[in-house]
Amino acid sequence: MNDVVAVARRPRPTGTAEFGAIVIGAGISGMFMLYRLRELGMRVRVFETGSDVGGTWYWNRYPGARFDSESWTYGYSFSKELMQEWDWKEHFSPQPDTLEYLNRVADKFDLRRDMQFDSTVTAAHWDDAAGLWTVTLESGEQARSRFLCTAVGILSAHTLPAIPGRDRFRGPAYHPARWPHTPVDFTGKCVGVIGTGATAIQAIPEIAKSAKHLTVFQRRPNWAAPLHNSTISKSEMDAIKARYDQIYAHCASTPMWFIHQADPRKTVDVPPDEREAFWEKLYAEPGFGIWLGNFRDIGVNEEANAAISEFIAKKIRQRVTDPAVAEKLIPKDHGFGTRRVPLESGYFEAYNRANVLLVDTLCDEPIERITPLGIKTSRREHELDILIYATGFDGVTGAFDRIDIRGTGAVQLKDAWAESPRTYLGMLAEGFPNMLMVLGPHTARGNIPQAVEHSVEFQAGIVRFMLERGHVRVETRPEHVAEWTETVIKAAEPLLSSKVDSWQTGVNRNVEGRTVRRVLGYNGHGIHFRRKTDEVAKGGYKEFLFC
Ligand code: NA7
Repeated sequence: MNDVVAVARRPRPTGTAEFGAIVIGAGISGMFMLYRLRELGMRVRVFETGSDVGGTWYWNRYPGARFDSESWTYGYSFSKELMQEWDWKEHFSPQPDTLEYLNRVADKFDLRRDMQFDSTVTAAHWDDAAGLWTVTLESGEQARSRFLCTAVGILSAHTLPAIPGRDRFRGPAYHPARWPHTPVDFTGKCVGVIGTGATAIQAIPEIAKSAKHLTVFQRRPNWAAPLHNSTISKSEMDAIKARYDQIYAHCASTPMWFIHQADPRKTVDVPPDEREAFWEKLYAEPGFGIWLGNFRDIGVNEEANAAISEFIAKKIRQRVTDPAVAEKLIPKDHGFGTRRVPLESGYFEAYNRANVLLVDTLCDEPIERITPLGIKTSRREHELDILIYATGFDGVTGAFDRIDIRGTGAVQLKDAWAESPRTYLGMLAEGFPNMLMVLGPHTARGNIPQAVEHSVEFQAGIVRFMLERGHVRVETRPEHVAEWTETVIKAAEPLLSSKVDSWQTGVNRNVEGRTVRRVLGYNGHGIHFRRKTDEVAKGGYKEFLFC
């Protein structure tokens, strides 16, 4: 029996439990990682902060939370049986349905028996001599394992606004990523929302329907376009099921693994009336088409980007009754699609309601502090019963930073990545042996479940390779880390999005030190990434070092 399996099957010694692999997180990534590692005969333990499976879809229960991606491209594809059993109810699934789906997956594959909930990992230290990771939980409990699999999500480290007086507000205050499990009743209440990112853009129209008054505190507006959600009939779902192979094969051929493919034409080559007609068509269609199915130069050419931005601005002016409010909702500091485009359902019309007030905290009324009664701006105190901090996340690396992860020579991951993550393919980090990252920084993303499946398949392949050969340790090779880091940074250079502050470029002023832009994802074509990872796997993972 090789050493990895020996560790995996060794009975638990008293004291610290030992596993073949420890997985951090029971969201989409951790669930599938567990499934694949179990298939390899490993003894696995998943530690999860939440009280059940689901990750993002467990936590984000705020009103209006739903996919911005077509539901029928957003499920797992590893089990054809599962795909045929599950009926998506809406083209863009609402959070309760998605959570139900993930629960169904957990039940079907009996995943919970290897999961420990209400268990936050606070530290993971590599013991070079033993070739094992020691994982510590908030409770003080420890466990050891040959492999550490991070399945922590790219948007799980939520951040509260760095505004004085935050703890003084006397009413209930919520971050959408820690939304209560029982419905929040806004009837007759004055509600305040800080932030106008994708989360707020989904929540605001819903809250506006029942709140007595809603005040939106906007620092910088975001571009947003209509989602055009609709229900899926039984016959439509049957037709989707019959086409699943084609749908997933098509997604695998697009840059970001969505159904949308950029139009091969350049904006600047298309006559204005033809462009306009094309944009009208995209604006009327569901999903990310207006962003990802647009002319291929809108994300790299200033002139093209200015033209599409003007088109979207015109739409905002048409939809918002008060021209002054419309102008406040139109971004002036970045172009359309240079930050992740939130998709909305009646967001702009919400500002036409008598019970909704937009407060521009950048130009008109800076927030001074949070008071027991509400929010004090430079002009007045806005009295509130409920306060919502839709202020986002410390994206991609934030969840890693919140764990004291130490690799070879006790180097802390946070320090190793202070300037830039250093990984090979975003799968393993330099200096952190046997740490397999699902959706780590510098990997390809886009359609998250499809990226997760690809990432997990690659890593399960490495583990299988090691089990078959009796290897007990895998790490990166410096020359390949250098090559990949350069590839990732180069791929981001031509993008207009690289010149804009957002969670995607690692900027979050609510987190100390997060003021400098970094490249956090691989922005090349999804096909190139698949090809590269497939070549590495077929070639026997020569780019990694095994022993
Ligand atoms: P985002 O998109 O990062 O949005 C956060 C919002 O909160 C954004 O409008 C911020 O304004 C605002 N913000 C953050 N801190 C403050 C403070 N201190 N004061 C005022 N306003 C603040 O997060 P979301 O949760 O909406 O969406 C995250 C992703 O989830 C999204 O892209 C999808 O992929 C799903 P700013 O723009 O920084 O001026």
